[in-house]
Order: sequence, then C-alpha cells, then structure tokens
Amino acid sequence: QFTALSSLLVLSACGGNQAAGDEDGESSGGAVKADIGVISYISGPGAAYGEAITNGLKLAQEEINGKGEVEINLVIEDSAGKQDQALTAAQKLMNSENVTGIIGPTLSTEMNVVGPEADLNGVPIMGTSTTAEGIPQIGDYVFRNSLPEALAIPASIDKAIEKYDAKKVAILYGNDDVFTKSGFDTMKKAAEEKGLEILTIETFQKGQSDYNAQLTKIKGLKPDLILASALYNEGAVIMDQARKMGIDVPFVGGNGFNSPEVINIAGDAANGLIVATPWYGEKEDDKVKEFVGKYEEEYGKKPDQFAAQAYDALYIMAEALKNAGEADRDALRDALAEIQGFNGILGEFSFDEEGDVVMDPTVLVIEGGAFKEFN
Ligand code: VAL
Repeated sequence: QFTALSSLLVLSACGGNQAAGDEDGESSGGAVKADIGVISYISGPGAAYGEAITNGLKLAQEEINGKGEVEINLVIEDSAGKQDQALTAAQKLMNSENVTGIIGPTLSTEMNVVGPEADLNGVPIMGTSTTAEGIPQIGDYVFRNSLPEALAIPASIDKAIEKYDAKKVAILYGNDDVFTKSGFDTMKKAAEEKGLEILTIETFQKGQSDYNAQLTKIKGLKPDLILASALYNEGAVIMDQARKMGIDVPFVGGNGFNSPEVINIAGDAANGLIVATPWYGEKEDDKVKEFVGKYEEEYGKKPDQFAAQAYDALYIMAEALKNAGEADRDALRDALAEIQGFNGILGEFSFDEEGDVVMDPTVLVIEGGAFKEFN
C-alpha cells in the first residue's frame, strides 16, 4: 500500500513521475540518465560543510559521467543550514525539477523535516553527512552513507580512556539541534557504559559566542576529558575560549568537529581534539591517493571527511542507478537498498536492513595544528 500512496502523491504533485518518452532515464543500450537533486549548506555559518560536500559530488560526477554507463545531472540547492529552506528546496527538487533522487541535506536537523517529506513522496534520499541517531529509520526511501555518532563517539571515548586514563568527564552540547542533541545522548550513554564519572552536563545554543559560564563551571570541576557535541563554528569557539581560560584537557568531539574549519578558526586551541572518522586522507591506498590528488588540483585544498563521504555517495547513487537500469524513483530505492560491499575511498561500505551504515571508524587527534591518526 505504500507504493500506491507514494505514486498518488507524486502524481498529484507534479503530474507524473518520469513519464515514458521523457528525455531522462533512457537506457536503450546507452547510459542511464538521471537528474539528482542536492540540498546543501552552502551559505551561512556552516558553509564549509556544504562547500566540501558539493566539491566532492562534482568531482565524482565528472568521473562517473566520463565512464559512460550513467549520466548524472546534479541540481544543487542551498539550504543555508535551515530546516525551512531545506524543505522548500526539497519540494522544488521533487515537484518541479522532478529529480529521481536527492543527496543531502547536510544537517540531521534538516533531514528530520526533509526525510519524511521525501519518503512520503517516494523519492529516495541519501544523507552524506547526517550522523544523528534514527535518520535511515525515518522511512524506506531514506538512506545515509555517513558514519553515525553511535559508531564514532564510543570509538573516540575508548581511545581517550586508553591514552589518558580518563575517569571524570564534563559534557557540553547544543540543545537546539537534532545532531548536537543526539551526539550528547550518545556521549552520555557511552560515558555511563564505560564507567566514567560525569561531573556536569552543560548546554549552549546555536550562534552563541560566549561560553564563559559553562567553561568556568567545567574548569572548577577538573575533568580529565571534555565531551563536546557541536557544529564547527560553535565548537571551535568553545575550544578557543577553553584554552584561553587555561583548560588544557583533551576534548572528544562529535562529527561536527571533523572539519578543518575547527583548526582554521581555533588555531592552536584545537590541539587535543579527538574525533572518529571513516575518512583519513593519508591512507596508503591508491584510490584515496588519486582522489586526494585530483581534489587538490581542482579546489586548491585537501579534501575533508565531508568531501570524501559525498564523493563516495555519488558513486553509490551511480551504482544503484546502473543496477536499476532506469531513472525511476522506486527502482532507485530498491537498488540502493541492495548495495553491499561497495568499495569506495572510505573503504568497504554496505547498508544494513534499515539503510544505515556498516563501517569501521578511525580515531584522529589534532596535534600541532593537523589531524593525525591517534595510536
Ligand atoms: N553530522 C552533523 C549532522 O548530522 C553535521 C556536522 C553535518 O548534522
């Protein structure tokens, strides 16, 4: 009954989904052609996420289209990291642009409103950076290839305990964002499970610039470790202010911290930040080296985790389109669900039965102003 409902909605919304004779989706011996919508955080305080993501997508698009089996046209929309703008973009992509699938949006907070809408309309959607708990569980059409906090944070905490013999922690998190809240839940649960004493739990809001109250309290309690769930713009300012106040203990950050922007903003204050990631650009792997080289040549900087996940995501989409054999939303959904053992620059990738990620993280630490493998 699900398919009937979704095609009804699509029909009433745009008068037919990829009708026969449509210039898209032909596969008669040639390439499968498809319009793929992209919703990305391209402007505003978190724009470095979207910049990396769209760079990674464009690089993959060039390579994929060059191979001739699949021809992808990317229709890119800016969400500015806002739920309402992300939803408007999704509606435009689904209804007037009539895309076969969507990549994005960038933030879990955005996916929380866009995912249910795409699912209802029967449009497959894949987050490349959405790491909060529960994203693929939104519905059958919702996927992600980003490493969830639930896998990343426990790995980081384990390493920090092992390395620093940490016993007491303070937690600091943004309480007005789906991802920062979810990251906090995961941190709290992991800390409890690992027998860490939680000295205090402090909160902040998006766009906050002064963390003196929270950090003063944390400093007085003398934690061995600070667990912080934040996007990079708030996260970097928190680290900067903490170091200025003389708090020099390591931080364990969630996925929001896994951007070179943290180092650009906080400078040396970012040293001692531990994050887990599926992407490490210094890996001795031919695919990784080729990607890093091409990316640097094209964009004049090294790719970060957001670029790498987006790059692999478009390859996963292309593989699914090829297997589907046509630019059809339901066929693409089914083909995505069947992706197993995909070999990308992030290593071997599979979706589990809920469309969530099966992958192993690497733990990194910022030392001397750069992300290094944390051994
Ligand atoms: N991973 C985060 C989220 O899910 C950000 C950093 C993109 O919202």
